[in-house]
Amino acid sequence: MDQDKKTVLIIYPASFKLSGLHIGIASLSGALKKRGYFVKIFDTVFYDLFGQQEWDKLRSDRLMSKKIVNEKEHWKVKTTDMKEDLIRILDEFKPKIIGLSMTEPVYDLSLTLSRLAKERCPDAMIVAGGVFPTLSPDLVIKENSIDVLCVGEGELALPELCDRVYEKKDFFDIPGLWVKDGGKIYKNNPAKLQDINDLPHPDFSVFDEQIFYKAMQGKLYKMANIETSRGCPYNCSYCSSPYLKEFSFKNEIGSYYRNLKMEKIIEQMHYQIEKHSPEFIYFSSETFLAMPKRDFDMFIEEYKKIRIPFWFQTRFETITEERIKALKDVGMFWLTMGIEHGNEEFRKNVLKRACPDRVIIEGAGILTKCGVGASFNNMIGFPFENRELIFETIKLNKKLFEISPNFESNVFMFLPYKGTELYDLCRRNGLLSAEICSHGHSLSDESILNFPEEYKQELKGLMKTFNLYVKLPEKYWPEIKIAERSDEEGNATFNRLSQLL
Ligand code: B12
Ligand code: SF4
Repeated sequence: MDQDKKTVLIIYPASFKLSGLHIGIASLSGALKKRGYFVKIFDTVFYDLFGQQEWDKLRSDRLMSKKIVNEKEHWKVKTTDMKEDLIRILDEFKPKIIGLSMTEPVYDLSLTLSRLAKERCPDAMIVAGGVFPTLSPDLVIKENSIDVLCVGEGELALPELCDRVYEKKDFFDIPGLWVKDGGKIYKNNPAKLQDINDLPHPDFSVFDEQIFYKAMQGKLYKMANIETSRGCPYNCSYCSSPYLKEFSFKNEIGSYYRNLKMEKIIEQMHYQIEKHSPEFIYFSSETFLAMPKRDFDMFIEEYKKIRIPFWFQTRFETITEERIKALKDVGMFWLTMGIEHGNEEFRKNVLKRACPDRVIIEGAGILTKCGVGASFNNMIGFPFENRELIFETIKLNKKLFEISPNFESNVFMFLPYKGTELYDLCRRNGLLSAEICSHGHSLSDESILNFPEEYKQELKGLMKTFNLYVKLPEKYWPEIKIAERSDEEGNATFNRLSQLL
């Protein structure tokens, strides 16, 4: 460590074993290092806190993915105390600026860490940023341990704040920041969005090597994360992306949905490969294939030289046989797509995903023809949903599984994030008492909505057995209904039926 350099500590509160590189933090680190700062990260990924459930174990328990075979080679659960470790880092690095990157489900954990940091370093400035403070600044600013909020992107605001603090200059007027001064809060206008092509490469070197490892088909691989776009052209009612888009539009700071130029993506691929020697690449984009033909063709040409297995997320609407075939030929291993609901009308009217069943089925056919495996994301526990509607989701996934056994169906419990259209709907209809889901977990089988207790139990059972219904022939359905129960007979039936898969 270079003690002479000015240090910025960034805290990344995250769920147990939910690995994967955080592009936001890496991008902030890249911007800070360019201005001469030393960046230290404190993450919570490998602390088994409060008996948290493990992400990948929950996935395999729900028959969503295979058990990881090489976990011990790459992941070590921390046996030390998280709070003591943070205190040690605070004492060693004595940062003047401490950043926290927050999402809604880890807000409680974020507050624990922020309060601890404030208590130990009362003179340090605590800056909270990330999707959650951007969506809920009025709530987060009330927290005493937080001095500054970054509302929106931070690559300009954070280095500017650090410069002013270290140069002992006034810092109350920085665009994008809400700054406390005694009882007063300076709420500056949001910063203009930057051209993401002009940003330095995300700096992943600040992360612990363990976080690079992510599971793919039951095995951990060292995975690079290449950002190809920010934001998304669609407007799903349960997602935070539309709010971020609207926030930028209303504040006239530019378009939130931005694609990186293919030249920049190519440069980044080579840079990250050279630096980190990944075994796998994840292209981080909410809809990877929403790219123009020129870019796609350039990508394929370049990737012929790389050929490291890769995966990405996209929408069914963007699948064409020509593209999938070309991608498969250069190393595409997997892709993930959202179905989210099996009833076309519900999907369109409640979730605002106007993708017809026909497009989903045709897309699955193309993947099968090209020999590509895929995971489909689904949710249950929506407002105004019921058992019959959930079964439509099961049946659509079943249809896809019948097209190819090389498909996986993920199921998550719906969580209403603040700032989304469905959050407002839940609040208006008395379905949500808490203002936020500050310790929600989308793999949890407990719905946080105010449903009758009996229905909550039913949802629990359907989360557990979703994949049995999808993957076993319909003649097993009466037995699977027994497996939905959490009593002895239910669990024994679940275990027996799981063996058949
Ligand atoms: C890639 C991704 C992941 C990755 C990486 C984690 C991460 N947080 O980036 C993985 C797979 C690990 C992941 C995990 C989870 N994710 Co996620 N993820 C995304 C996704 C698709 C893209 C994020 C991204 O790369 N954005 C681009 C970067 C550049 O932006 P950014 O991260 O927001 O960072 C910028 C600013 O926010 C700000 N900023 C961020 N942190 C800080 C800190 C400081 C100090 C400052 C000054 C500024 C600042 O500056 C950054 C640079 O401009 C988003 C969707 C989205 N639109 O955000 C969901 C999203 C962030 N995830 C979400 C959720 C819920 C989760 C999980 C809880 C999973 C779950 N469902 O249980 C976990 C929580 C992990 C965590 N603690 O952050 C939600 C959050 C909802 C909310 N309102 O809080 C989102 C918005 C998707 C959604 N459902 O709408 N995720
Ligand atoms: S397509 Fe994905 S990222 Fe885009 S709005 Fe819908 S859920 Fe959000």
